[in-house]
Amino acid sequence: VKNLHLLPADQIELAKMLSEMGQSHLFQHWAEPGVEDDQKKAFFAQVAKLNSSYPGGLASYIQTARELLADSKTGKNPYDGFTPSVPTGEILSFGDDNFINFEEAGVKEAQNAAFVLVAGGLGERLGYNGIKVALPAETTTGTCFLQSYIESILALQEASGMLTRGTCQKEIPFVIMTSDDTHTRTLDLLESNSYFGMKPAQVKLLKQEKVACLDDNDARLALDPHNKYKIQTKPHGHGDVHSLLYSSGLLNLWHDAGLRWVIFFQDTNGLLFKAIPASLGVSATKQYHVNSIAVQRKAKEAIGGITRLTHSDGRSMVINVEYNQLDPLLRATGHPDGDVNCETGYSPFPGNINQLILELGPYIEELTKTGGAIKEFVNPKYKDASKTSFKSSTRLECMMQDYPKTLPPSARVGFTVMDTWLAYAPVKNNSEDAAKVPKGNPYHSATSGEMAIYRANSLILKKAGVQMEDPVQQVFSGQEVEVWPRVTWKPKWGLTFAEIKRKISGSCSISQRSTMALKGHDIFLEDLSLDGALIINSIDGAEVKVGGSIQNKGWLLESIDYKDIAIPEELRIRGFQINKLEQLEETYVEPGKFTLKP
Ligand code: UGB
Repeated sequence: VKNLHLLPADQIELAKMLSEMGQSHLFQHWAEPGVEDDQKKAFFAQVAKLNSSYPGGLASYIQTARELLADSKTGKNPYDGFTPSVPTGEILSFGDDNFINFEEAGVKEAQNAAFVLVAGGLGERLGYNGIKVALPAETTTGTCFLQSYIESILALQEASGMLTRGTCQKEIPFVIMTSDDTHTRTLDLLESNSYFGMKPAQVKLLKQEKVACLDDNDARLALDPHNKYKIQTKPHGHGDVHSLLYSSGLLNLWHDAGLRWVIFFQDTNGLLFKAIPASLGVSATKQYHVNSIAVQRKAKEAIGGITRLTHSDGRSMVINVEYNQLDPLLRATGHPDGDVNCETGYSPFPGNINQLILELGPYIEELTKTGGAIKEFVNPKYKDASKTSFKSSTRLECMMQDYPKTLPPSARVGFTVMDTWLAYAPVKNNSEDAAKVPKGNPYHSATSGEMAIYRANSLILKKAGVQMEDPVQQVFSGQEVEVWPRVTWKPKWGLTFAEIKRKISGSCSISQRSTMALKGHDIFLEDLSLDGALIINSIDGAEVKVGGSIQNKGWLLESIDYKDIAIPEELRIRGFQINKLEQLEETYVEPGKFTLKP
């Protein structure tokens, strides 16, 4: 580094570290001392930030990068020496006694939980211009993902408080991990909607930083193509959530407040909270340190499998193995057919949906050792087979589900398998890509995500005794989906199956073309026959009994062109919009008992 002695002391340290780590090229194009000093200062400010936001600092980042790049070059298999086997976990069937018991145990425990949403990703595959949590989960009520998550947490908070100590409620903490790509817009969304009813102090935003890009196998840091005083950076992945939580100090605060669980989830799964009570019940009952919420998975389906890996040297872990690695690993270890369905018709390796429940005590213990660092990986795109240079700069990445990789074998790592229709319908793919998904595989689009909510709600009502007319098949933006009655409810109306069953009595039926939105706590369906649209809004304390035959023109789904830019993007990406022809809508703003019977 030219004229090192002219730099302030803290910068000298950073400059020395960089040159010792083989990064002198970063200074090669610098102007003479006295010229462009502000930019040089900004450079060191960036280096200082990159250094402090990575567990172990930049030197450790560069060192790890060299090792991982060398492994990648020689094509080393990270699973060499490991034998896969099926781990133990709980397989639940929606609505049976076992499920109901776990739900009750989970609701009791919910007040001892904190929720963490990872929402730093831009969702490039979806191609939506806004942040994903602002997208409506469904367009019948227009409730966005963030609102539905917050209302679900508040509903859990209330139900949990009621079950265990009458009316007094403990506030459930809610953390959102953001990034430079999503932070401001997430905060704006919360502020402009009064935090969707949550107390602002209950919500904490933790922003993840990007990591330095790498230009070659020696892990030389890449300069920004437009600014020679700036290191190019890219996202490090959702695994950052662990080190951020650790360094925020929140974990110890939670521990001191008597909390026991941390529940991690992703940005666009409109079904997730239907799986939370029972899964938390499993964590509490089985005393799992790590519980992965999973779904049944067909053998070879393109979703990671939860697997026990045992190494010849005695190491063992339960971890998500990506589908393209699981099948070859099985073949290489004495299973000539690879990943195959068992007698249940599904692969014995459950599908990872990346929603995790960690027990707080053991979690803090582990992070105290690791600082929250997660085993990373690197995925360079090489120019040619010699693997000596990259097409574009790369970086290390990490995933939150890799947390168990450093745990001792004594750790209790399990899973909870749920029906896919109940638990998993993310919105990740744009219309065009979704339409190309091979038949039978999930689209994971805004279209399928919304339809999955209606389907799950309809199937739940059916199980609760409501006669639901069969769905019809319709094609929107080239995707064939099952269209069930458009049934939605506020989380507080039906948090658990037992609660939903309590609110339904007599002989109820809902036709396929119907829409029903229940926006209140105490709405009871009694001998209701619905053929049209019914919307009920009610405050807490208003008890509304709905019955009789309700018939009107209802709300129709109309196809729209996903390329028609005259239509708002939130709707366009679904390939349909709702034509609200006629509905019965009632609003109850006073406490008391009411009957709605046309
Ligand atoms: N995210 C961040 O918060 N920060 C980041 O740097 C990156 C992402 P994607 P991905 O559900 O089927 C995951 O892009 O990473 C957030 C699992 O790794 O939607 O391709 C982001 O905002 C995979 O094993 O998914 O795949 C979002 O909320 C599988 O389970 C979340 O992280 C897959 O999800 C996931 O980001 C899945």
